[in-house]
Amino acid sequence: MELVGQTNREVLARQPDIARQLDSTGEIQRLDMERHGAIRVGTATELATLARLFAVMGMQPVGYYDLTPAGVPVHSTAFRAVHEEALQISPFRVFTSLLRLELIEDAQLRAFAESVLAKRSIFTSEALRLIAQAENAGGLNEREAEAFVLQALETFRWHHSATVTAAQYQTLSAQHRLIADVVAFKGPHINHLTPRTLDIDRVQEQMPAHGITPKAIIEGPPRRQCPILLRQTSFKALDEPIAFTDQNQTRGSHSARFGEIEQRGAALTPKGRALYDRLLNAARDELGDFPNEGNAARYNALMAQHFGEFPDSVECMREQGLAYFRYFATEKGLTAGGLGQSSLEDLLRDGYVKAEPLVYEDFLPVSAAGIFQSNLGDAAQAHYGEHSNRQAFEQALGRATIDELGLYAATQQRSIDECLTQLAR
Ligand code: OOG
Ligand code: NI
Repeated sequence: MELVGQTNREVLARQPDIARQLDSTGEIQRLDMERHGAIRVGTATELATLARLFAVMGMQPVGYYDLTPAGVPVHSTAFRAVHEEALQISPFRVFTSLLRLELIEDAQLRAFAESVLAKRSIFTSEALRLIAQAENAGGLNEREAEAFVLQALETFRWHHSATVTAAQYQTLSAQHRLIADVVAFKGPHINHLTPRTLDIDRVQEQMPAHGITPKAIIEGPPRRQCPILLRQTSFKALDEPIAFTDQNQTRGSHSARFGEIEQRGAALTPKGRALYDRLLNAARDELGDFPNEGNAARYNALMAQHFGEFPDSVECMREQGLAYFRYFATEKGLTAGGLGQSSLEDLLRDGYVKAEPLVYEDFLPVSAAGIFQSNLGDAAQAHYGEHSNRQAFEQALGRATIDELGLYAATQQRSIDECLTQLAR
């Protein structure tokens, strides 16, 4: 947190353009409080109840991420606010994964995991009561809201004791460490809480000096003049003492909680995203392996080489329809007024309107898999025959996930409508 805070202060002092841009989009006000966390749950009921819990705070499931192609037996969504004004007040996201027990081939182990999960309740009864109260009354009053937060915290708490014996933990863990992490505990502990930096390369480079060993590569796009999507780095999970049910002291250990840092850039349109995916895949195909310590330098070189094809200026990305933007009426435009007949392009050209990239609020499946992997170790490399199953996920969730591209397009359109209305006056 100190390193991120210090890096951000340096960037803002050194690069007034970035400070100005963040100021005009309002991001400067949320930068220091912005976080994303992550949790993993084991059953459809747990996921569906979480959706109701997050809905009390105006957080909706956005996006569907399938991590099985990368050997992680989960699929996920992210709960977050969906309107730009709500995001300004509550810039929080929770990456939420559902374990896919159906991918465990050992029928006996699967049945055991299911029976352990069936016995737990990850919500306090008071939390459940307040969720129902919010649903019935269309919200909570201040006293109820305070009680709700305290109750909800219980769901995400770390527990020093497991719900299984040491031997059962070993069996679950041998199948996949993620399975042990979800099944062997009382609830879905928050496993990381990520701050947002304005210069992730600087943070990555400074981490060793602060006694932290970062993962070998930064996930996401390479460094650019004009940041796009999401770049992330993380560092190894802590080994934390755990008591298993057949031990009266904390003699075992479990590692789940880790550190992660991210940098956010422009949200891409379907066209921009297709280009990103193509270049990322090309670089990874050429690397021929998961990026790791040994091939990190080559990976970075391949990424830089392939992404040379991705236009790296705000103007080019806008003209080619690669990113979403927010449009603002300028002082000049507001002073002139009476511009109701002009097109957006004319207004931009004449300096009556300016465009700022719309920040990406979501996640990237390949990056998320890389973050999972870096915390699970090599033993976690598995291959699953069965793939993407959004329908099963949404059935478990009890509702559809929201398409993030629709949200960005709507925010962009609202900003256009608003600035045209202002300039017409
Ligand atoms: C989530 C890993 C993914 C991200 O930011 O993409 C992630 C987990 O480990 O539960 O944190
Ligand atoms: Ni994360």
